[in-house]
Formats: sequence, structure tokens, C-alpha cells
Amino acid sequence: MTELAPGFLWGASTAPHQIEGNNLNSDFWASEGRMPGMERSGDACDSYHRYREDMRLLADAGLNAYRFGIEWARIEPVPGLVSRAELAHYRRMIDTAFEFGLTPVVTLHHFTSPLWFAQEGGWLGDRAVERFRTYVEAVVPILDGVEWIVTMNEPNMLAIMVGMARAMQSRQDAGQWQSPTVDNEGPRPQLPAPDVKIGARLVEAHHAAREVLRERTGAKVGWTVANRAFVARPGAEEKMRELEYVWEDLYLEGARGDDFVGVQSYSSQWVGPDGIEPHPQHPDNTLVGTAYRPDALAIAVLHTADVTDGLPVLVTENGIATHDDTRRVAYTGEALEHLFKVIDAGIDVRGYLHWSLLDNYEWGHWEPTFGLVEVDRETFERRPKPSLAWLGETARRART
Ligand code: IFM
Repeated sequence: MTELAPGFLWGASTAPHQIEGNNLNSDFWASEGRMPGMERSGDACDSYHRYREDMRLLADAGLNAYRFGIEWARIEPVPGLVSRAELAHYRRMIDTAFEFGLTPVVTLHHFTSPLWFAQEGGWLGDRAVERFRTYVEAVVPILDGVEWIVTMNEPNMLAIMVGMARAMQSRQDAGQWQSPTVDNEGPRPQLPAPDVKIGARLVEAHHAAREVLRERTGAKVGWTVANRAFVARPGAEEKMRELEYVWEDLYLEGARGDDFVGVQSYSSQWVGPDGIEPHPQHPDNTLVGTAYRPDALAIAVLHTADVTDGLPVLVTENGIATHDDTRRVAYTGEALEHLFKVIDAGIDVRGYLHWSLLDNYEWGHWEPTFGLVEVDRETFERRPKPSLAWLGETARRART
């Protein structure tokens, strides 16, 4: 039986914009509905008001951790104006997690920024790093007792999103919405690679935030990287290393010196001599068009540990977009078996947080459902799926 690290975290992850609802002052909210094919987040899952119910579901299932985010656009709706009421709201969330025996893993930035920040030039603007640092300083007073802080979620995906938004601005015809996280939207160009210049700026912002958090909190600080679990076709090893740098390693190298690194893994991708091979159509593909590859988690964890020189790993996201909950259980069970093998091999893994607690807003789409819990979008009733109890039971068994 695999020996897990003491206090191993078992839980699920969410992101503010995807579940809270009415994130009115954010850049993503402003972009919603502007392009054909893009659905709005609207009330989302109304978790802004129902977070207590959400956390209770996790705790009742036997899980001990919840990753959620603080929304910058709520904390600082206009530059320099910090909302005390919103700070108090997120502090209540942290306290509620403690009340239910859940370790909070708090994300400070998950793709969305205040609209004013985007209008000022966003991540490539002259004041970007200073602005982010100021926001982090504003949040620090409510982070007392929080042990795990993620400065930024998937900076590599954020770099793609920033690049796509810039490309859209310069085009006359807005075209069809292409979610950066959805691979199966008909004939479409492949996702553009993350822009290295934007990536370098995000690394700078992460380091600035880390400095503030190190000085003023006792938390473990890290960021989370979307891992594509590249696998090279024979002869394409060099090409793969080139792509790995642009897609992941720039960000993993940026994590060196952190206290932990978040691994986010869903599928794997072949690399041939000409580059990334798109996932071929297959009946097993997920609702976001990716291949069914639970083994990707082990590839991702091993690669991450290698590039970060053995930083402790927290699996901050892993899951599958499917309407079939039996498949979710099968996928997650297999992914965990792969994870346990890398732990047995000596990799320092501190927890497993499933994506996601709720069926939520998948960046322009409601169709791909990743949740352990279904949400009625009219009444906001939560309906736990069997996978929630299954994950809780898996955690309980692993602890004994
Ligand atoms: O929903 C996203 C999340 O916001 C970031 N990681 C991938 C998830 C699934 O696509």
C-alpha cells in the first residue's frame, strides 16, 4: 500500500469566475457574449452566496481540503479602491473551511483580472507587476492561518488567453469563440503556443507576489502549471524539448525556489517531428475533445518534479469532462493508481485535488461538465454525483 505524506490533502478545486456568478468588474465578464458561440457565466453556480453549502458537501464526503480562489476584480474594482466587504467575504470563506475541517488552498489569480487592469495594458502593461503586487498586499491581512497559497493558476494557459485576446482586438471580424480549454470546436486552428514574452512577465509577477507572501505570511507559496504530458514519437525528442520549454518549462523553472508546485493534468499529447499532434477524433475523447489518458497524471508529475529540482508537488487539478459519472470514477481511479506509482518511486506528493467540485462555467461554455456535483442552473440546487462519495471513500481508505 502506498505510503502517503502525513496530512496528505484530499479534496477538490474551483475557481471564482467559474462558480461565483456575476463577476461584473472582470475582464472576462466584459468579453462574454461578444462572440458567436460564447455563452455567458451569468449567475454561474451562485457559489458567491452558497460556498458554505459547497464546503459542507466536501467535508461530509470525507474530504479534507478545498481549493478556491479570491477574485481580484471584486477586491479592487477600480485601481486603488480595496473593498473591505469583499475582503471580509473571502475571510469568511477561509473561516468556513476551517470550521468544516477543510484545509483551504487559496488561489489569488485564476485567469481573470479587473477590467481596468486589462484596459491599462493587462499583463504586458508597464505597471502590471506593481499592480499585482499591490493586490497581493491588500489580500495578505485575510490570509492568516492559510497554509497553501497559489499566486497564479496556469500562467501558461493565461499567456495563451492574453495572446488570444490581443489577437482578437486587432481583428475586424470577431470570428467564432474558441475556448482555450476546449479542443473540439469543429475545424479550428490549434491553440496558439503561450507567448514567451507574456510568460516571462507572469514569472516576474509570481516572484513579486511570492516575495510579499514570504515576508508577511507563514504560508507555503507556489503556482500551478497546466501540464500537457507530451510524449515524443520516435525521432521527435528534440522537438518535444523545444515545445516543453515554451508550454511548461518556462513556468516550472519559474517555480524553482517556491515551497511547492501545483500540477494540473487532464490528458497527454503526442509530439511528432512537425510539432503537437492534434487529438484524433475518437469515441473515448472527453467533452473537451481531449484523449482519455489517466496516465497523463504520472507523466505530468514526473516531468514537474524533474524540472523543478524535486519541489513538493500538490496535484491541484485532475479530472475529466464527461456526462457519464461512471467514467469519471474510472478515470480518477486510474489516475490515482498512476499517481501512487510515482509516490512509491519516491516523488514528494502532498495532495490530490480533483477538478472540479461543481459542474461549472468552462470559459465560454456550460456543456463540458467536470463536477463531482451537478448544479441546477435555475434553482442552484446541488446534486452530488456518486463520484463525490467515491472520492471521499477513496481518501478514507488511503488514510487507514
Ligand atoms: O476549467 C479549467 C480551469 O479553469 C483551469 N484548468 C483546466 C480546467 C478544465 O479545463
